[in-house]
Amino acid sequence: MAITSDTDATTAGPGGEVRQVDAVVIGAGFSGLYLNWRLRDTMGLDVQVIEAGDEVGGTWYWNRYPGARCDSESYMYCFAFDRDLMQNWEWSGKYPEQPEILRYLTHVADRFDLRRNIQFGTRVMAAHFDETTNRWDVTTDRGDRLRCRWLITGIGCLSSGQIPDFPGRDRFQGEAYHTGSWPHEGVDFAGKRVIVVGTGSSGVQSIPVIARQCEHLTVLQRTPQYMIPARHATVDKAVLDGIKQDYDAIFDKARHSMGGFPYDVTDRSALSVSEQERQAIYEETWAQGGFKFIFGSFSDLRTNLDASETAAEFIRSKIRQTVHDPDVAERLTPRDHPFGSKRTLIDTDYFETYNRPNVTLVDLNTSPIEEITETGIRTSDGLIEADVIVYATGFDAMTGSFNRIDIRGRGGERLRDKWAAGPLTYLGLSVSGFPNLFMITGPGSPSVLTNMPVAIEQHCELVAGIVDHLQEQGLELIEAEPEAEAAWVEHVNELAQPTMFMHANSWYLGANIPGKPRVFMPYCGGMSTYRNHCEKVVANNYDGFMLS
Ligand code: N01
Repeated sequence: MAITSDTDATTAGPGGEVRQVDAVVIGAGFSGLYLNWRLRDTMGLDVQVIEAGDEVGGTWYWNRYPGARCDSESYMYCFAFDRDLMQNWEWSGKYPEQPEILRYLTHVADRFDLRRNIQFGTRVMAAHFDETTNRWDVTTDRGDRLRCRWLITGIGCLSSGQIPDFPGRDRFQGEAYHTGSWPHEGVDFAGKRVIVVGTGSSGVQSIPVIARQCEHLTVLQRTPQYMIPARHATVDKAVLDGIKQDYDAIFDKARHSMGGFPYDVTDRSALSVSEQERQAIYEETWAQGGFKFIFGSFSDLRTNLDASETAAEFIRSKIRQTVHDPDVAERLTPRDHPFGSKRTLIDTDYFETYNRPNVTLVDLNTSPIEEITETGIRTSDGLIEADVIVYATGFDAMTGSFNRIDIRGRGGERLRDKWAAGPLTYLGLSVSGFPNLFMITGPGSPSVLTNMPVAIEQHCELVAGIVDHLQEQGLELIEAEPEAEAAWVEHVNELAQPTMFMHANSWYLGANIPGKPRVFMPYCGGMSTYRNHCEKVVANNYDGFMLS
């Protein structure tokens, strides 16, 4: 059932007319694609999706660096809203690689004819709520003007790339790339001297691949990281077919899990078993690879420092066993933050790469970057010459992409002003003073701490339910109550306090961006608890929201 549609009133055009639609969705990644289908095809809304890229894919359109791959197992890194789609798609590997995820998302767009109302190559520049019409006025960098009742962001949590402001950064005469906006034609590293700055997920995935292709690679590391081997492999079709027979139950388990994965979790403390038993459990889950090392071993690795230290020490011993040069191994060994305090990294051949003769590790703590020159990067130990610099330096996470858009709510209040001391949301979905605006996997929701498609589907379905409810009741607006928002922000903050997350400088806390308020942004209570909470909110007549 469509809400009262304004679509007949005007049409889009370069002459400055305002095009009226029911909903504007920003972004055509997982969130935007699913919302488009849900709102347009199952509810009959007039939807306009605006996408900056030239194709669908979001994160997976932009992040094309060598080795880019998802850390979630492929059979779970997909939509679950359509059974035929789930049954028909065949993943080739245990973890899906970027080209394959992009193929999957373009397949979804084809299958559901989703492109016809997506405007590509266009950025939303501003969205202002007009209190006289109760509509959002949206403008783009191409001069489009749209008026909509529902404004929904599917702009991702990690889409605003960040290159630190190193002195002389623009002087470099060679090639320079950020992993999050990689050239579509790829980069030819053959015969080249390459510097990679950064050893987070993007650096750790790209470093082994670049090392195999280039003449010499220098890695500039600020913080050594804990890593778990991925154990990437091709997937046996029989295994996938078995999973598909049980897909409903598997997804149901994921939806009601902590992290959006269908893994069996344990309630065993790392401190409740003998040293020998603990090592055996670590070895077993290490051999399985990926996040099973966390979910399948012990329950308190992220909440108890002593428990976390047992996992840290296990991983340190693995680094020592893997890296031949003891001095390099020591520099790669994390000691300044607990295991589980930063995003856990899943690697393939990362530590092995430092045994290659063409790879050098530089510790920026003892050799800090002084400047970037025409020919390379100068640290306190001298100039490292390079033909290519790869910035694997991360993102202005969770809030950066919102701040790039001039979003204004009631009374012209700017979202970026409201969030100056940290993001304020109700359920990570809604903001008081910004009616009918929904943020898919916004700050304050489980988002980046889960398997993203599971979190995205839950949010999209929640939004669709809210829209449907308002239509049925003949209501116009929904908006978070300021008190509910304040209580939610406090709850999100309280949940994070006893966890390891508070013990490291991470992008979860905004610590990677100079001047960004240090606030833990995602909800760490788990997917299942969050989902139950949202269901209660709906059952209690949208508790915490004002409907009018
Ligand atoms: O970014 P990051 P990313 N001088 O912020 C270093 C998701 N993701 O793009 O740790 C020197 O993690 C910084 O050092 P430090 C995933 O959620 C997923 O790698 O801050 N170094 C760090 O080493 C991930 O967490 C997948 O001390 C500087 C690196 O740059 C998130 O995206 C794949 C510096 C940045 O690491 C972001 O990952 C890729 C400076 N001034 C990404 N500033 C998969 O699913 C920063 N650094 C596999």
